[in-house]
Amino acid sequence: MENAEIARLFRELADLLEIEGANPFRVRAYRTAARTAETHPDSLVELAKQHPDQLTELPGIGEDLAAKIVEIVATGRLGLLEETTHRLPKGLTALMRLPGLGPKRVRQLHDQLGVRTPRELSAAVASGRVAALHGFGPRTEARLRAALAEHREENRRFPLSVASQYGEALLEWLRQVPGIAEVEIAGSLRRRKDTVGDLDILVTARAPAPVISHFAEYPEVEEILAQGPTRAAIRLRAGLQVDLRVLEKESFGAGLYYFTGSKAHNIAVRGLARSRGFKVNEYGVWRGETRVAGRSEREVATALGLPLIPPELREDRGELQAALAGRLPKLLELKDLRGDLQSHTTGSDGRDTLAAMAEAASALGHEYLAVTDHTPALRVTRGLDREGFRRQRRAIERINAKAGGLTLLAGAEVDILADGSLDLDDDTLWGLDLVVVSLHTALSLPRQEQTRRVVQALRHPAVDILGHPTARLLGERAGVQLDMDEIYQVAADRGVILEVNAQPDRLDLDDLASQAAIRHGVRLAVSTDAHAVQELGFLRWGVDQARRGWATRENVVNTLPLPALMQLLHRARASGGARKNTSPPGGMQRAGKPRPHGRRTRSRQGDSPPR
Ligand code: DGT
Ligand code: CA
Ligand code: CA
Ligand code: ZN
Repeated sequence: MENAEIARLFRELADLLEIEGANPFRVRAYRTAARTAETHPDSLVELAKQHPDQLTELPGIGEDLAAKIVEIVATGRLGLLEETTHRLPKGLTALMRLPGLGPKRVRQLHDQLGVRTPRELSAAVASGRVAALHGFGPRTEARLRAALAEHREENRRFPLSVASQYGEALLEWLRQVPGIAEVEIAGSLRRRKDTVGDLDILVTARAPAPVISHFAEYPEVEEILAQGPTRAAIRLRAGLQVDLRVLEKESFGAGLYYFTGSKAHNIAVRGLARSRGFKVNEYGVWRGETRVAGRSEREVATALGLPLIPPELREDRGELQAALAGRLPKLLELKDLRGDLQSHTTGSDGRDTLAAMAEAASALGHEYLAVTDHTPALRVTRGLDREGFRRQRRAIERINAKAGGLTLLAGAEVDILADGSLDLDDDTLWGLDLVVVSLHTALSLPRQEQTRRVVQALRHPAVDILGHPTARLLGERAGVQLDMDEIYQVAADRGVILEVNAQPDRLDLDDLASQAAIRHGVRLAVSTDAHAVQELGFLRWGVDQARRGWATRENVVNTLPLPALMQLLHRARASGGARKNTSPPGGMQRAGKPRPHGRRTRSRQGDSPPR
């Protein structure tokens, strides 16, 4: 049982209880528990089995929830969820995911029209019964029609982090088969794509039959979709589909290459092979009837005169040309990162204290951690105001004075207000080591207006980083409407860094946007946006997407040692101030040499004469 599966059960329960109109605090408690389970770095099953008493030390987990985790681990089920699905059909939770449908409306659709699933909703929309419901009307109906077309359950995709958990657990399961040798996940998951449609597992074994039957007996199988002598397909209870293929040893590399894809990359490789007199398929590289390669991916690539292209790049976005020219980028690696440039504490909506975050970042070997709590405009969370940031800076300095390796940077994640101004006074902004600005509200502005708003924020010379630039949430909402080319241009001009937010449900910028930003000369920061100590481990998800965006170490600022990073931020701010800017005259510029890190006091507005 994976942490993601535990999370799924809690989330489903929360959705159903919310539809039933249960106490909102109770609903929220299950959602928090889901998030805790999902982001916990180690197996909750192990914890629940070995140290059940320690479960209550997890964020948001009290006695009751700890008991429920133990129950899930022991029985694979959650009794309360089953009782609830007795009263309310499970399909309702899928309805909750449709934009425009909250718990009240889902309840209404269920009670008044008997709608229980997206399919039934489609039928009800088509017959005009939905538009006739009180409070629905033609506009809602049109939105639902579009959403239903787009969000058909069968083409639902899973965030990479979730698919990975299910995949890893399945690999463990398959490794138990005697005589099994290679076990790999291919497909989009191996390419580290941000979302995954289905899992493609490849194995080699002494005999295929025991592998196939063991696979079909996986405890989380909901349905066996296909079962043959060397392949099978299942659907897990979570809805994720898994294809399994047992390959011959001689063709494992060719099969791995083929089923890793992408399809577009494969087509390009086949074209190249043909031009060199070879044929390539999932069984090998062939010259006539003779297999000249197939055992390993490297053997396949070498036969074709290619270096081994990292799976993340196999999208037919120029990787073949780069490989042939000997110009494949040396991609960013997790170990290149020296610190993290966005995190939250109990100062705003984080779950852990400044000291706990510092300790955890230090344990990860970070050289620095920027603490970037929210500002007041974001009313759903508590934010820090001017005085709050001042107090936090003092606390940071106390910790920095003690700490060994790690330096905390005093930062903020400042809300970009609807008119493009920032939710913090200039004085306070200049007093910070690092200013991240982000969109959290007014996300549906039209493209032109949204672009103008963000550009104005980026032109504020105290701004260092644009956080989660499009504000998308995987599976929940698309990004805002923005003219990204203009954003890249302005960011490059002003030396503003664009964030690759590593929260598994954000991954924002995504791969294509990262690649485009780099092409425009923009620097990236891979940041976790951690809201708890466990989330500091999210960096790897950001690294995956940056790699898919062709990022090298040089493109990413948090690969720099702290002094070099501070120098870079300082230069960017100084040159930002020297350009034409939208802020009031008389302030903003800073000249002079960079100060030593961690103790920087920025000149206040008006302190330094304008150049
Ligand atoms: P997904 O599952 O939608 O996230 O994306 P993939 O890339 O995992 O796609 P999937 O599962 O349909 O197929 C796995 C790989 O198998 C795919 O990346 C490339 C290969 N493949 C599948 N169908 C074809 C095909 O018709 N032609 C070629 N050349 N390759 C294919
Ligand atoms: Ca797949
Ligand atoms: Ca597949
Ligand atoms: Zn944010």
